Parts: sequence; structure tokens; C-alpha cells
Amino acid sequence: MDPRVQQFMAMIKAKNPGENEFHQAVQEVAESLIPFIEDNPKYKHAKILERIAEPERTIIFRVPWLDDKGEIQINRGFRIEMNSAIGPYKGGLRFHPTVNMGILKFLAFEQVFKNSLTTLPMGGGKGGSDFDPKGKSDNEVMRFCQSFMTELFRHIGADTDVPAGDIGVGGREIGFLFGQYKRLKNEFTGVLTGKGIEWGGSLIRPEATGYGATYFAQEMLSTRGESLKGKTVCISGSGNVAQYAIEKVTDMGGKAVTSSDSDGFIYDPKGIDKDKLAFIMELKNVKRGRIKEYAEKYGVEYFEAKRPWGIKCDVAMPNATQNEINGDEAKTLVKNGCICVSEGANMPSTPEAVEVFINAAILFGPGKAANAGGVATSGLEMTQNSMRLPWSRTEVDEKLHTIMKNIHSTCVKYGTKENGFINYIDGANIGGFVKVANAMIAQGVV
Ligand code: NDP
Ligand code: 2IT
Repeated sequence: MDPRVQQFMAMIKAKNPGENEFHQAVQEVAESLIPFIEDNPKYKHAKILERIAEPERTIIFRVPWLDDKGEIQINRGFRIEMNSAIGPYKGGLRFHPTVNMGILKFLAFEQVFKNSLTTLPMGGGKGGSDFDPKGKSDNEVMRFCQSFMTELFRHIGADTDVPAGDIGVGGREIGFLFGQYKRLKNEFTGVLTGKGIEWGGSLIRPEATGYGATYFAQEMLSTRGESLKGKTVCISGSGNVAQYAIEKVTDMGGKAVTSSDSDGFIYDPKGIDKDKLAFIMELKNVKRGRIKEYAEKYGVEYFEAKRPWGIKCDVAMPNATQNEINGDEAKTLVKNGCICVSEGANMPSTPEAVEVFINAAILFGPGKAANAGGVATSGLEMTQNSMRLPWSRTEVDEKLHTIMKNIHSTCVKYGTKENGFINYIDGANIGGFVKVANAMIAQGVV
């Protein structure tokens, strides 16, 4: 490891003990940025890297609520307000039992670069709770969301901090959170994105992350004269991002053959077509069941407690969670002929997996570029809320598509090496950094 990166990481680890995912995310960025900063000393003198890795504010709070039996439950709520140099804090809320400070800080850190790449005026933030929505009734989820917002409302606002969804937070949760915010503040504002279409939401926001990651895959493939047409695509996850990635891959002529949840994955060699996707959507969004039921319904194979990376594919789209592709799985993907990885999830590839992809010189689109379509469309929702005018489906989708192409161009601009290889990690990290860093310098030591 570059000794300058090593020294920087020793400081980060000492300051943030035990926050492994945060260390991992910062190290990846430091490896891209430290050489760049050496060549651009103004960023070094202003200590931008040291400042950008320190949240502007972290908020931790108690979330008490009553379950259906009348018993008191206590969860922990968080909001990390990471960086506001180029706009209000912006980023999702995650409800999952694994949520802790290290995970949310990694997500908030990534969000700063991602939001900058979208070209829209959004700073970075992330929040959530160790609350587990699985197995909870709608009423329990509502009481939890109301209690969570009863504290969070004093820290957020349409011009301050604008949360949205992430794992475990979809349309249902955003509705309950928005209702409580409105009640507490007596204000109908764009304080959350991912709202329902009848009450301030944007068309295409539900689709945006999956569509965007697929558009990004197509852009990467086009640099090698390829396209998604006729490609076999391995997808993990069966939630929001995975569902709309499956839809868009199919629309663009590819064949999505896998889908998973935390219990296992299904392999459908004929491809998950529109009808089968409708089944997954009903299963996951309404019945809140398990992906195993797909195998039972369509008579395909189900692999208990396994991830889909052993299935032969041309393109892989990890759309579930962090560190879901390890080094060995990456080797298997490459060995089986995978030429492109587009990360719909945040940091789904471990550092070992990333090394395998880069050494094999395949097309590797890191999450902060590939999945930026979700937050970009949140930015478009904020614009529509400010104007109090909604845009059509086509208008939003065209804007999303243009943004994804521009992010790809930014990665090419900052990530192309002397031999012509595009390192999208360097491209996204440096491309996302410059605007935030310049804004921080302009705004003084704050
Ligand atoms: P959902 O909650 O809708 O779906 C999450 C999916 O991932 C489910 O299939 C879930 O399975 C699976 N999953 C979650 N945790 C794990 C785990 N520890 N191990 C294995 N599988 C797991 O979330 P999203 O689709 O919104 O988010 C997926 C990823 O995309 C996350 O990394 C998120 O940060 C990222 N992302 C989301 C955006 C958005 O707009 N929603 C935007 C950009 C990135 P199960 O049901 O069993 O838990
Ligand atoms: O990781 C992400 O970019 C998201 N979960 C979406 C954030 C947002 O504000 O739309």
C-alpha cells in the first residue's frame, strides 16, 4: 500500500475505531485521491481529505414504540449529516437489524461523492435504524416511523436535510414518515423524496436506481462496442433496485436469470420475463414473502443460503447489500466470462473482489457512479417540489438517462489510464471530489 494512504488510514482507524465498513469506503477513495491531491496541492493545504472524512454532524436518538401486543420496544435512530458544501444533506434511510454507526458513515461518505457526480445541488447524508421491518404489521411499522420522525423532524427540512429510502424503507415507510413530519411542522414541503405520486412524489423515482444502473452498464459496454442485447445478466436482491434492474435489462434485450434475498437465490435459465417480474413485485412489495416461492411457482432451482455469482453470465448486477461479492466469487465471475459489473447496491464488492475485476480489466462500475440514478431522481423530485409542478414520465426518464450518460463521461474523463483502460473507481472518486473540494475551499474553514 502507498505509505501516504497507510498513514492516512492509520489516522482514520484511530479516530473511528471498529467502524470497518467506513474504513473500507474511505480507503478506496483515499487510494484514488491521494495521488491526485499530490498533483493539486491546494486540496492538500486546505486539508480537504481530512475534513471530508469527518461528518459535519452525527445524531443518535432513542426510538421507543409499542408493538401489537402493547409491549414497549426500543430501537436506535441515526442521521449522519456528512457534507453540505454543495447543497442540503441528501441520502436515504436504512431500516435493518445490522444498522450501526460504521455502516451509516460508509453510506453517508459514499453519498457525498455520488451526489456530486449527479451534477445536482445535493450534499451527502444517510440515516436509519436497527429496526427490522420483517415480520412487523403495517401498524407496527407506522408506530415505529412516527416515533422515529418525532425526533428526526427537528434536524431535517427541505433546505437542510432531505432523507429518502434505502434497504427496508420504501413507499410505505416514506408515507408514514412524511405524514408525521407534516403533522409536527404543519408544513407540506419536499422534506423527503420517494413520496407517493399523489402527494408530491416524482414519476420514475421508484424505478430510478435499477434503471440508472442498467443505463450505466449499457454505457460501459458501449466503450467496447458491446450492448446489453443478448447478454445474460446475474442479479442479486429482489427489492426496489433489483426489481427495476430486471425490468430494464429485459427491455434492453438482455436476460436476467437470477434474483435473491437474504435466504438464497433462484436461477431461471429462461429469464425473468415481465409476468414473472410482476410475481416478484407482488411477492416482495405486497405479500412480503421470500424469493423461494418463485422457485415453487415456476419450477426452477432454488439455492438455499447461496449467492448467485456461481451462475455463468456476461454481466453482473449486485443489487442487495455491501460486501456481497468476495474475492473468490469475483474470480468465478471472471472465469465464467463476465465482462461487466454494474453495482446497483452500495459497496457490494469487497476490496479483494474489486482487485480481481481491475486486474482482469473488465468493465467495473462502482456503486457511487452506477447507482446514482436513484438519488439523481430524488434531486429531480426536489426540483419539481420547489416549482410545484410535476414532470411527465418521459421527461423524468430522459433526464435520468442523460444524467447517467454524463456520470459515465465524468468517469471516463478522470479515470482513463495511459493504456486506455477506464478505471471507473478513480473516475468516480476524483470526478465526485473536485466540485465538493472547490466548494469547501471557497466557503473557508467551516
Ligand atoms: P430493499 O429493501 O428494497 O431490498 C433489499 C434486497 O437486498 C432484498 O432482496 C433483501 O433481502 C436483500 N438484502 C438486504 N440485506 C441483505 C443481506 N445482509 N444479505 C443478503 N441480502 C440482503 O432495498 P433496495 O433495493 O432499496 O436497496 C438495495 C441496495 O441498493 C442497497 O445496497 C442500497 O443501499 C442500494 N441503493 C438503493 C437505492 C434506492 O433508491 N433504493 C439507491 C442507491 C443504492 P431480504 O428481504 O431477505 O432482506
Ligand atoms: O444510496 C442511495 O443513493 C439511496 N439510497 C437513495 C438516496 C436518495 O436520497 O434518494
